Amino acid sequence: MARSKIALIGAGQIGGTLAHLAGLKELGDVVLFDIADGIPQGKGLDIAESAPVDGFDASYAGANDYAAIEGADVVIVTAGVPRKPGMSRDDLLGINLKVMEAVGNGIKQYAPNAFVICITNPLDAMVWALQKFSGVKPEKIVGMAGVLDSARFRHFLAEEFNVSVKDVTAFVLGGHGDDMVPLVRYSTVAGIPLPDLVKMGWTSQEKLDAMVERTRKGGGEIVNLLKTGSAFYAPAASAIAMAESYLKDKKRVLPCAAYLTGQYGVKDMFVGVPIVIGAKGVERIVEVEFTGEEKAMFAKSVASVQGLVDACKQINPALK
Ligand code: A3D
Repeated sequence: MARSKIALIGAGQIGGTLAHLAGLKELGDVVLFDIADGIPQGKGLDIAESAPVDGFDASYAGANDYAAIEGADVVIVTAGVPRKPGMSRDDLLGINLKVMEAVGNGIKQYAPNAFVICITNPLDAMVWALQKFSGVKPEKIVGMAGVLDSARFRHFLAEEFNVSVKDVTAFVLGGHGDDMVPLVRYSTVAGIPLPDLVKMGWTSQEKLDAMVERTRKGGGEIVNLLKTGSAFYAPAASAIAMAESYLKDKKRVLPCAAYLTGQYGVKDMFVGVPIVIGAKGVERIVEVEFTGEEKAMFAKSVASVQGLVDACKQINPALK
């Protein structure tokens, strides 16, 4: 069986890390695309030269021409600009919307049947615009955010409880903004929901609330530390988990920004919800029951995404 082809649009911090992880996990051959001349070529060659040391087989190519992504099975998009300290994700909208138009045209021409994962911020609006520009079927395009946000929550919880991250599951829904919705009721340690762990004295409600808040601001915490850009190791690992589930038909249940057609009362928008990713792309959208409070938090988050989508339509009236 021929190896899968993975195209990475954007060869910056996340793009380079994606390329390395895809090789280490032997997910397929990698093409790095960027507008910057030499960066995708240099990173591709550098990683290819690490392959003999780590013992993986994958070919690497760098390109500044979209023709190189032709026939890709998976396309992961990180093209655009990241946040600097003091910026919100939404500040990136105008610049990155233009980038999505160029990327969408490239995908439409050369890889219209790929499974597309968007990472560029502001995530929920950019994946919406990318779907419109590329014409990729809604079940073949998702945004990466929930896996990362959940991983951050899991890390904080595992540290607090002093248990393996493997036994901590977390459930974060909604848009990828400061009003994302970490659902404590559905987050567990080995199946024990967090509210029960509070009752059992493993942690206090105050500490749990603080971890929820830290999760919401998790991206900003890293931006403030790095000062020159935003997180890239955990975002790349998260997108690779999504790509792997598609390529290996693993049917993992992952929180992703998916196109909703009425689920959760939302239409024609990408919002973070649990989905099953398999060989057909988004194979199922999981609808859970919310309490009144959760419903209100989700509605607030959806309203923020709607605001960003409306802003995209204003900037580019061709987007309907
Ligand atoms: P960075 O290291 O700057 O890489 C971005 C790359 O995109 C650079 O190499 C640019 O040259 C390239 N680029 C710019 N314009 C184009 C274009 N038109 N076509 C092709 N390539 C282009 O950024 P990064 O890798 O750290 O982050 C990339 C994006 O991911 C940013 O928008 C971040 O805000 C976003 N991000 C999202 C999350 C989520 O959880 C959703 C997390 C972290 C970062």
